[in-house]
Amino acid sequence: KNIKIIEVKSEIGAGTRGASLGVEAIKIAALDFMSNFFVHFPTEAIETENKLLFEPIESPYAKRIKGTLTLYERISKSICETVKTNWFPVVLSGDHSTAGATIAGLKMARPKAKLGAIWIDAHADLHTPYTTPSGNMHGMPVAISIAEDNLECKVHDVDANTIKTWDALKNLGGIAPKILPEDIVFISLRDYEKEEEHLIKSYGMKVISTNEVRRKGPEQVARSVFRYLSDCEYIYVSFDVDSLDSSISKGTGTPVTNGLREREVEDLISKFMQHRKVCCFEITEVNPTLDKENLMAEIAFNILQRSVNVLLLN
Ligand code: DIR
Ligand code: MN
Ligand code: MN
Ligand code: MN
Repeated sequence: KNIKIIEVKSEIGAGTRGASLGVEAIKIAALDFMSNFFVHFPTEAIETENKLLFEPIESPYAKRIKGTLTLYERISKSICETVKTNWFPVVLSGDHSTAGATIAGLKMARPKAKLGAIWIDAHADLHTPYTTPSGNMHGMPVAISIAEDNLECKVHDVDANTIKTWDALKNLGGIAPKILPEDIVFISLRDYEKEEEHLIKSYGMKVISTNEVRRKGPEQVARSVFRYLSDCEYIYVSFDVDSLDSSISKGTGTPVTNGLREREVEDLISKFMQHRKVCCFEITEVNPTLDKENLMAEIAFNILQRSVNVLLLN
């Protein structure tokens, strides 16, 4: 595969500051390992909206949502172009909010094809402005991709401007939804709110726990994931580093206990990368300002390097 790296050094969707430094931290990790990994691939950097961090927040239930829409337009266009010109995008992003734009770009490139997603994350990212406990957009990209409002579980009254921007996010590229709830697999999901649980239960969404990964091993898990997604033609893999256990994921905004070990994630993602349907891989939420000795970025780099090596062989 021809790999192109897409850098999204944005952190406007996170509640904790510092994730925009994650991409550079991963490159520093490469240098510390004396690896010339980044020399080998063309890189495209998406312009950010991080200046908004210095401005007052307009919509408390979807913070910096206008800037998020601007990013979605840029990122989806770039991903769409990358895929159409036969490159495999490896996306390195700051916070996870922009993963909905990655998905939008993949869908815009092939509007008729059925797209699936493997979401390796402690969180479901299924909130909407109507249900969010934090107002942080990184808790919403899965809801955006399935074009969900979750009004059944509504907790906030949302202002008209925010709703307009939210609807534009869901409908980006004139396609909604981008992906069906049944075509998403959550891995190591363990920290979610009742509004998200309602969606997971009512759609019967597929969840594979940390324990199941540990018990069955990477090979069997990968086989069952691809069997489950067998009617999807393309599959996107999103790796939020907080899927790793909090004992090793201090360098991320929202660490959670009972997560995966480094080796487990690495083996599992390597298996995923062997599959011909996998069309894009994203690593997100590395925050070196919260870390010691750049550990999170080093782990992310190891996983990136091994994943890309597998992709190059396929
Ligand atoms: C929580 C935390 N569900 C929220 N979400 C995180 O604020 O929406 N997602 N950390 O990555
Ligand atoms: Mn996430
Ligand atoms: Mn997460
Ligand atoms: Mn299906």
